[in-house]
Amino acid sequence: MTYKSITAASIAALLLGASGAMAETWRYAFEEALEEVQGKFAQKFKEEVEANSDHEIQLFPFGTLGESADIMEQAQSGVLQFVDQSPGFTGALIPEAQVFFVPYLLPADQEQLVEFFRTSKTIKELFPPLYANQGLELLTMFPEGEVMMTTTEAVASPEDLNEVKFRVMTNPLLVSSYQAFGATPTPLPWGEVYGALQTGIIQGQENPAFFIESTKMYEVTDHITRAGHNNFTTAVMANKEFFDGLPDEDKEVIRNAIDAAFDYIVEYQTGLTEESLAKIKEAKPSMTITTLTEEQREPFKATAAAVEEEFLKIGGDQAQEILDQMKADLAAVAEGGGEAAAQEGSTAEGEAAADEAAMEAAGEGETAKEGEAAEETGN
Ligand code: 6CS
Repeated sequence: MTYKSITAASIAALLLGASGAMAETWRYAFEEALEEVQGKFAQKFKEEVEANSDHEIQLFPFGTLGESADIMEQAQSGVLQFVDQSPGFTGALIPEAQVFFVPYLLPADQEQLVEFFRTSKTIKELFPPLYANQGLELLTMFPEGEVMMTTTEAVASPEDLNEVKFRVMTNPLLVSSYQAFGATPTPLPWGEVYGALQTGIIQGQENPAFFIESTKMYEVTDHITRAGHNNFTTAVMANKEFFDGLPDEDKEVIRNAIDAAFDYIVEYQTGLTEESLAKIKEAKPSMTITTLTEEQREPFKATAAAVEEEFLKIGGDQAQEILDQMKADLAAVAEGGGEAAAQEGSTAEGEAAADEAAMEAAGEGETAKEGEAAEETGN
């Protein structure tokens, strides 16, 4: 150690002694824009951390530091302190995280879904050591909305996906899942999707309604299909070495900020799907939005068992344990939330009613009729 560095270290120690933890700037990157769901979560997290400590959070939305894979690398190396990466991109790193791509595993009922994310032993106990092995402290996982397909041709059955090059996140189980749906899955990073649809390299992709709207996916596709097969899950992590090195008071500030941001993001998403569908309809009245009936969903649902089998093969050493625990967690919330779910009627009926409400909100009359026609013909 040189005289200079000893002096700097001593001054730092003195400052630390005088005022507790030193004010630091922490970098947090995510896969979406500032005003999209991950961005809203990050903004709330920043607000809470800054209100309850001397630390500052610097936010890096999608595109500022590269693709999802890039920000994960930066978080693992410690360049970033926080990162939001969806399991859709974490499959190669943590094969068990692919469990979120077994179709029809997560509940469609929003209350049950949120309760699952709040209480799941899989998320709170089984996943953290797996993330820790990759140098990451798993802080939370949260849902971002029902996943919908957008395609250039209408989809009412797996046959309609035949020969359709369908973009999926770079996740082997998601590839298997769309293979089972009858499509030709094409894994791509997010930044390439709009252009690939525009040039016809692919003819479909899936995402929640808010993202289809904000990223203008409707400009390069013509049909939205609600098969009810999944909800988009994401995960927020810290670099583990950084997190482990923090004083307890900072860890608590971070955990409290994560809890506050979780509550906020659940609330923020109330009505978001319907509002987003209405905006899409308004921007492009010819866009069809079709909720598949329970009967139409049957062949899609029938693929779940095979995808589950595939997960057990490629989902890592703890695949079986993760799947079993996840099912136990889901059964527990289903028991607790049975009443609310029963009151909502069948999933497809509830979603179709929401589509209709969206049409009406967007422009009534003709628009609503188009929606109904699509509903009837499944186109
Ligand atoms: O499809 C994707 O790649 C993106 N979708 C969402 C909703 N968030 C981030 C992710 O990159």
